[in-house]
Amino acid sequence: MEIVVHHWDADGVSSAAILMRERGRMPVFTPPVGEFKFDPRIESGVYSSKLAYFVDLNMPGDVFRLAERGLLRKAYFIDHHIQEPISHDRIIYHNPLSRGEVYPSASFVVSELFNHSSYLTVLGAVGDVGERLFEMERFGELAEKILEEEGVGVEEVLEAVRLVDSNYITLDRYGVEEAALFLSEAELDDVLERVEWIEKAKEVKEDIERAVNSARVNGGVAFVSFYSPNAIISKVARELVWSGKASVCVAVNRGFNGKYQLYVRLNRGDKRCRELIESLRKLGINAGGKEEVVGSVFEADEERLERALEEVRRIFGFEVELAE
Ligand SMILES: [Mn+2]
Repeated sequence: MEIVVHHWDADGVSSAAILMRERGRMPVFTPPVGEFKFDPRIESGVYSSKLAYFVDLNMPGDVFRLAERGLLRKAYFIDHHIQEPISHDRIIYHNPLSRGEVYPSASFVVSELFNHSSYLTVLGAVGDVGERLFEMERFGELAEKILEEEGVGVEEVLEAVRLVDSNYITLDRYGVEEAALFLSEAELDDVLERVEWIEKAKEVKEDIERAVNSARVNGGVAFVSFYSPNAIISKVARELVWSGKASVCVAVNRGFNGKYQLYVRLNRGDKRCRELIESLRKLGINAGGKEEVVGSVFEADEERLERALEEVRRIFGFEVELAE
């Protein structure tokens, strides 16, 4: 038996679906949404398979450890993230970045590997990089050509990303896995017409809008505090910054299923983001991010939130006041 383990976003789902179109249906696994770790369910799936594919899943260390623990017979690791390459005799490592080539998505990597071309190739990439895909050298043209062949428009693909991503945003892990199976057989119209996804995405959209509309902007800094069980905080901050309403956004979600989230987004890279990540980690907060983004999550605790915000004030030098 072969299995696939994939990232929960539109790129991961599309990549798994492409794989199944080429290799046949197989058991599908995604890690618990938002947690980059393998649970016993995935471990036993991997253990009982003769070949496991890991796609769009930036967890090379964890896959290596599965092999070291003797839980893995053979694996393909297919990705496009910046990472330490895996070297192990049971793992075939495939990431174009290791030869210096930047790919917009794992869906493009998987498509190339299996000589596949469909709307799924583009869906994954639009999920990861948005419409910027069409400005990318080589991939922009390639994407346009695929859409033309398939008779599909960009707007439709953007909508499909929203629908597919509504599964992980509502933390619906099994919905994510089912989505990969669904896409392995569905045409784009089937995706766009799927009522459960349309309803889910509508709820998510309203949730995001509520939060965005409650933001207070002061001197270019947007501050927003909301309560939501959904993983929308990055989209809320992105919307506030990318729309030009603010150059910085500090967002707090106090309703994240017993946890708090604190998120900071800037409109450009800034080395203070790294500094904030380090100081949040010193507070025992699970934090990560990129040059322009800091995301964090911790047990619901007002005192810890206040200490975290103190670090934001100290490092960035702007006032953030918590509204009740
Ligand atoms: Mn990806």
